[in-house]
Amino acid sequence: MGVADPKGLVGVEHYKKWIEKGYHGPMEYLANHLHLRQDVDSLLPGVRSVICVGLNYNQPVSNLPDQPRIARYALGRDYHKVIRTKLKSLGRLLESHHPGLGWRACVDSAPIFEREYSHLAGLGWFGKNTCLINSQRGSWFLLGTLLTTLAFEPDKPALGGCGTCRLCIDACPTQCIVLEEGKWQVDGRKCISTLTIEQKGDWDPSIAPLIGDWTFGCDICQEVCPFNQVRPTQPSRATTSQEPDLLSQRQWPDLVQLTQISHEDWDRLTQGSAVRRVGHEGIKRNAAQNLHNRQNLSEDKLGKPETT
Ligand code: B12
Ligand code: SF4
Ligand code: SF4
Repeated sequence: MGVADPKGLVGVEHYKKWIEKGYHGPMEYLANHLHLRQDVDSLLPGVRSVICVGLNYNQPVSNLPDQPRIARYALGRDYHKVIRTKLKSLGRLLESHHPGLGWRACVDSAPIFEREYSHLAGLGWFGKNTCLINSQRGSWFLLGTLLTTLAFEPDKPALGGCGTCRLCIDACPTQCIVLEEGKWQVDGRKCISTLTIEQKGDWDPSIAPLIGDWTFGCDICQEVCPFNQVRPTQPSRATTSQEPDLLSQRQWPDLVQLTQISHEDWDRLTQGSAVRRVGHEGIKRNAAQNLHNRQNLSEDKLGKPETT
C-alpha cells in the first residue's frame, strides 16, 4: 500500500484522447463523469489523501482443452467485494482513531484513475501493456483506493520501466497494444478482455478466431512478462496469493456444457463471482467460439496445457 496526493494527476489529457479515439469501445461509462475523475474532491469533499492498495491474485492455472479458460483475477470471489470489505475495515479503523474523519472505499466503483494514483503511491510503474508493474512483485495484483480527509505524507512514485522488451506486444493476439504519441496504450475495442466480457452480441468475424481459447478475460500480456517470472534472485515475484477468497473455488462445467447451461444453473454457478458480468448469453457465445477455435486453430495459437 501507499499514499498519493489527490492533486497529483498528470494523465487526464492522455485519458481524454484515449476516449476521443473510441478506445473504450462498448464501455460507454468510461466517457462519463470526467469532471469527477479529474477532481476526487467531488467524490469525497475535503479529501487529502488517496490510500492505494494492491492485492496479489496470482495462482496456478491448468489449461485443459475441454475446460473454459478464465483470467486469473476472476477465478475466486469477485475482487470488488473482497477488496472493498478490507478497505472498509481500514476506513473504520482510521475513523476509530480520528472521529469525524471522512472516507470512501473504491474498487472500480467510482470514476477514479486507480492505476495512476497507485503509481503515484509507489505501488508500481506503467508497463507497455499498460498494467501497473512492481519491480519486486510483478503485475498480478488488483487495485483499490481509500479516499480520506486525513492528511498523510504522500509516498514517492514508483520507478521502473520495460527497457527494450516487447514480449507482450508481440504476444498479444489482436495486436491491440499500440504506441501513439509516445505512449503505450491498449485499444480496448480489440482487447480480448473487452471482447469476452464487455461486448454484447456478435463479434466481427475477423476478430472471433483471435479470441482463441479465452472464455473470460485474457492474461497473455502478463503471462509473458519477465516481471511475472519466478527467479531465484527475485523470490517475491509471481508468488501465489495468500488471499483465500481470490483463489479458484469453483468447478466450472466443460465448454460443451457451458454452451448449453440453463439460466438457473448459470445463476447458481456465478453467485459472488466476477464471471457473472459476462451474462448467460455471453458465456454461451464465448464457449461456442472457444470450441470452434479449438477445431480450427493450431495448438500453438491456443493455451498450453498445465502451465503455472
Ligand atoms: C477500462 C478497464 C479495462 C479495459 C481497458 C484497459 C486499458 N488498458 O485501458 C479492458 C476491458 C481492456 C481491461 C482489461 C484488463 N484489465 Co482493466 N480496467 C479498466 C479500468 C476500469 C479503467 C482503466 C482506464 O481508465 N483505462 C484508460 C487508460 C487511458 O487509463 P490507464 O491505463 O489507467 O492510463 C493512465 C496512465 O496512462 C496515465 N498517464 C498518462 N500519461 C502519463 C504520464 C506519466 C508520467 C504517468 C505517471 C502516468 C500517465 O494516465 C492514464 C489515466 O490515469 C481499471 C480500473 C480503474 N478504475 O482504473 C481496470 C484495471 C486497469 N484493470 C485491471 C485488470 C486486472 C485487467 C486485466 C488484466 C483483466 C483480464 N485478465 O482480462 C486486463 C488487462 C489488459 C491490459 N493490458 O490493460 C486492473 C489492473 C491492475 C494492474 N496491476 O494494473 C485494474 C486497475 C482494475 C483493478 N481495480 O485492479 N481493463
Ligand atoms: S489482455 Fe490479451 S488481448 Fe488484451 S492487451 Fe493483453 S494480450 Fe492483448
Ligand atoms: S512483457 Fe516486456 S514490454 Fe510488456 S510489460 Fe512486461 S516488461 Fe514491459
